[in-house]
Amino acid sequence: MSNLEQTLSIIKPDAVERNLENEIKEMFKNKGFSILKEKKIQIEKSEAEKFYKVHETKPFYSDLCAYLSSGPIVVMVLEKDSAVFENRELMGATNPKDAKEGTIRKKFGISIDKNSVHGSDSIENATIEINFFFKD
Ligand code: IDP
Ligand code: MG
Repeated sequence: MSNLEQTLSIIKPDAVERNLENEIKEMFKNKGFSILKEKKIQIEKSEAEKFYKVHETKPFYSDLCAYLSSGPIVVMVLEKDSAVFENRELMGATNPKDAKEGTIRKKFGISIDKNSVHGSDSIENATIEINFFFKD
């Protein structure tokens, strides 16, 4: 039975800056994800604040939004069976120190804030996040 889902992935500024875009995309493709849509953009801090609104009470919110808007990012719509969960698995733990071998954050993450990728954490948020970046 197929359970095709879409999820939003972002290659964050630390990874784009180190030219890791293609290597990270290869990791997605090797796991069977299709990249349905993608664009390289730089967002304003005010847009990052909207995107990360769920974190607005966290002590790291302002730094997080400044960081996401600090340089180019690559936003992608990924598709695969169980894409939301499978992307979280491939990304690895939020803190690269805790991420398992074979995950993107283990391989490329620098620190808990510069952890190279974002991925939607639920099907509901995937829909919201895809619409945030790709309203047609
Ligand atoms: P996630 O990206 O694994 O879903 P979230 O808890 O949703 O993790 O946090 C969003 C982003 O906020 C993380 O990817 C990371 O960049 C940043 N972040 C999370 N926790 C901390 C922290 O304790 N200090 C600094 N930045 C953090
Ligand atoms: Mg999250």
